[in-house]
Amino acid sequence: MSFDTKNIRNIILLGHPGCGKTTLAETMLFEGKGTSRRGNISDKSTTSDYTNIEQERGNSIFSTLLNVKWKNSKINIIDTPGYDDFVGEIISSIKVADTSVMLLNAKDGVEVGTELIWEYVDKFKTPNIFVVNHCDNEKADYDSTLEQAINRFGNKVIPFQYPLNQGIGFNTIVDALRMIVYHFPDGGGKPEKQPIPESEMERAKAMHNALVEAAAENDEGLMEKYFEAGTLTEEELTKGLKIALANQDILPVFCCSAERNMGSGRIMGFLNDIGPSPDERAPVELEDGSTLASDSSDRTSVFIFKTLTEPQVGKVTYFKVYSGSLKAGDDLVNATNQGSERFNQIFVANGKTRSAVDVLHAGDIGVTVKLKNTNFNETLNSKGVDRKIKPIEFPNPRIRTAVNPPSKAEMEKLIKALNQIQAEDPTFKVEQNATLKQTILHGQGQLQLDIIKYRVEKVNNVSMEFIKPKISYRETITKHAKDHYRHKKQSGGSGQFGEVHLTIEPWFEGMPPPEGLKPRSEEVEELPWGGKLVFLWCIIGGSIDAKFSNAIKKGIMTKMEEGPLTGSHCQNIRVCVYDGKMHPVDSNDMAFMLASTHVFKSAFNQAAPQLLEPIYDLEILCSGDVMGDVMSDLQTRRAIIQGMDSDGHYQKIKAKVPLAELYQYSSTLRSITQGRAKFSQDFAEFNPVPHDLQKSLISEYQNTLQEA
Ligand SMILES: Nc1nc2c(ncn2[C@@H]2O[C@H](COP(=O)(O)OP(=O)(O)OP(=O)(O)O)[C@@H](O)[C@H]2O)c(=O)[nH]1
Ligand SMILES: [Mg+2]
Repeated sequence: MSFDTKNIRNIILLGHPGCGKTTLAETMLFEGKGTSRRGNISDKSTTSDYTNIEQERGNSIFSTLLNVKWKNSKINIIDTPGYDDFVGEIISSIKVADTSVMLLNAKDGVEVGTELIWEYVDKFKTPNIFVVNHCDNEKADYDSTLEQAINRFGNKVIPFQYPLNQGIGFNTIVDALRMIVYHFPDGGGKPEKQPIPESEMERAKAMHNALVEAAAENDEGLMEKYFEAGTLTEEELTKGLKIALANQDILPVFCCSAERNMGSGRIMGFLNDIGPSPDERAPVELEDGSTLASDSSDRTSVFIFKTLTEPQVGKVTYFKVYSGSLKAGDDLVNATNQGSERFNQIFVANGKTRSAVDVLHAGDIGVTVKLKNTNFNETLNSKGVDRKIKPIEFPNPRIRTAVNPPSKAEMEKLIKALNQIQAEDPTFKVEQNATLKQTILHGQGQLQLDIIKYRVEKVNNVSMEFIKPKISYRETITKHAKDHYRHKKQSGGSGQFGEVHLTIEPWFEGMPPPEGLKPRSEEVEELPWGGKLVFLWCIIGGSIDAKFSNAIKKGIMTKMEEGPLTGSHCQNIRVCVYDGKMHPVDSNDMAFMLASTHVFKSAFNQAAPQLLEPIYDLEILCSGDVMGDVMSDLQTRRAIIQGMDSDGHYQKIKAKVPLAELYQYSSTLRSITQGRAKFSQDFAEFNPVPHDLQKSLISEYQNTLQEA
């Protein structure tokens, strides 16, 4: 069955872990007869959390596409994970959704997860409704949750409903839009409609007036009508609310108990009546700066927002039809690689169950299998159309860990598996670090990496052990030093001879020329790992022929690449070669290279060498009550606090922290704050390593040299 653009609603369920997204999705499916049995989390039987790992953990890890028919609409539902380890899954799905449904837990109100995910709702300007779930919890506090939402998200937050009897006995909702009470039978489902009791009339009326006013505000005609008549007809109200919701000028609040199946039908009804269809959203931006409206009479363009691999099937590709219609059997051209792809079969999905359809119209979301050469973030068009939908930007990785290399054969299997995961998960990166000689994994959080480990071990049958990643230190000097060295070798036939005298000093921008020396040439090497080597040729009187200067510089670079202290890269050093000796027969490039490597090393060691370590800018968002714990933990990590900011309910801490102290920070932070904090990190600079640490790192390196 196919649906016209006007009858499609694409919604995304969002919210802090455990707020009830998957349960609400299940309830919506059940109410819309998309499933005959309502599954739940404790039985591991929901349609959305269908993978073993999700069922084992009781959390969503992947975003899942579902669909349900409600009245004349087809509602595509994307259920997302709450943990921000899986932010990639969330972001790619927000891109294709037309309304977000942000769940709040009536017991906990606005949580850190709500805050973080809101950033993306805001960025994509997605129309949003709030749903206060868990109204049946004994500690449910709808009013406080609403107040927190208003404090955080402003006066656009307008309640459309409230629970009449929140807590364990919850079964009644007052609906201020329809001015009616929904009373649910035991076990939930279809409610009985009842008049609002007199005792609630005043509150309900005030709410109703507020939402009517908000609906009228965006349209002059409606505003006039409202002032004249003091109210709006249902049709006018619908029109006003549609405009306000689509423009993010109103953030309606609903309430429910997903677990008891009380309230989900009304939410779907609202989405059907008021939620924007894809063509009521702003046109999508294209890479060339133009835009594309959702119009099924146009030529076809589809955008890939997610891919995954299923053992029996191979590649599974999720897409949204942004314009035109896509029919099974259509050939489209990939705008990135110009390859042609046949969509042999197209499906709609309910979790792992896929049903083949003949056609999907503009705005609809579907699935296909066996595309040959198409990845996420790519656009495919009808032949002759050249459109590239602006790709989704993903956040940089926040944590890193190294992999203990297994046997060579196993390692090949492991890398293949990791590369495949990387191809599906834009927030995960595998790096073969040649300098550190380690395979390093970069991700969003420990939980994400643990899940990757689980997948690799269970699906690919390779064991993977995480170890602490090495740190990419740098070496430099802090003083001036002077030394010389003669390399001389006489063995039978031709010998080797080269003698080099040089000074070394810390290089900095704008430093004066060397005292007492006359540079004949200056070479500035921009080092691939950052920083510089400035090489001055100050030979007078021809004690070393200029033709050897390259070999001498090369000898120095060898040591710069593998520094004298710990084998790390050296940086920001100025070298002046000012004297030396040649032999008319025995001098050659090799002899001068060896001499310069040697003299550079010994001069370096006399120049008060300093190890530098990478420092990261850390930004933590946490709730006020765990701030003390976060701060005292930071104190154990050599952190330098840069600032603290309070954003009403939340605290933002900025600090500079050495990377060496951030290993497994995401798990520690989660455990000391019970999940009520999030962080991001970005490389800031290299700073000197404290004296004691430098000493132990040097002796560690010297030991490995002796062992080798
Ligand atoms: N009492 C009650 N429990 C609920 C309600 N909604 C969800 N739950 C329970 O809360 C737990 C978490 O629900 P989920 O649906 O998995 O929450 P989620 O938002 O999908 O969580 P993540 O996928 O981890 O982000 C489960 O044990 C549910 O049974 C509700 O309205 N009332
Ligand atoms: Mg879930």
